[in-house]
Amino acid sequence: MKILVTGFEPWGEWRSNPSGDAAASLDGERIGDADVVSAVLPVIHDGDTAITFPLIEKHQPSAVVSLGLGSSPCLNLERVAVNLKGDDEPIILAGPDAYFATLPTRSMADAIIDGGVPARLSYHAGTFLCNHIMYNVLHYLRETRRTIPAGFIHVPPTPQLVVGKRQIGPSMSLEIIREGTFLALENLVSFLSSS
Ligand code: PCA
Repeated sequence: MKILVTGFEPWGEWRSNPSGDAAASLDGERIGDADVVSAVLPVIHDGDTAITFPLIEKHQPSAVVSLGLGSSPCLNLERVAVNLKGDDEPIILAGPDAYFATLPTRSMADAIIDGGVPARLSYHAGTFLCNHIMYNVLHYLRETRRTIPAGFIHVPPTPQLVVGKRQIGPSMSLEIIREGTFLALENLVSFLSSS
């Protein structure tokens, strides 16, 4: 089986994006029975889906895990994607107000924590690209009648990013972000193998 993992490119004031770096570093990784296929997406509305949807068609993955940079102090397993682009524009006109993640988020969060990396469940992925890719993937999977699990993990900025912005705030090294993501995928693969 294959797992599709996506992250994002740097954008705005962020000179790097650990979500894209972690996704890229996991490309080709074998985790249990699964092969990871990864992609790094542009931070452009519909530029993200223009890459992701064809990859779903090409690889027919057994799950889709999207990653993005957030500002939380730990890995945030997002449980909800809302039909909002910015303040009041819908992502999909007449689409459902929200989708819940279909990944086993609670056991993935527990597995990350048990592996020594801070993580938690989160109930708001914002209204920018991270929410956009999560909502769109869940909608696309439903529209194409796929029942595979999908969802989103926000990762913290690296120490280099925080220092580069002359800010004080939470950070996590790329190595630990990658480890946390690996632990999450390992848990997901064992869930898929047993279901
Ligand atoms: N984080 C942004 C978009 C791209 C990224 O890595 C977000 O949280 O929406």
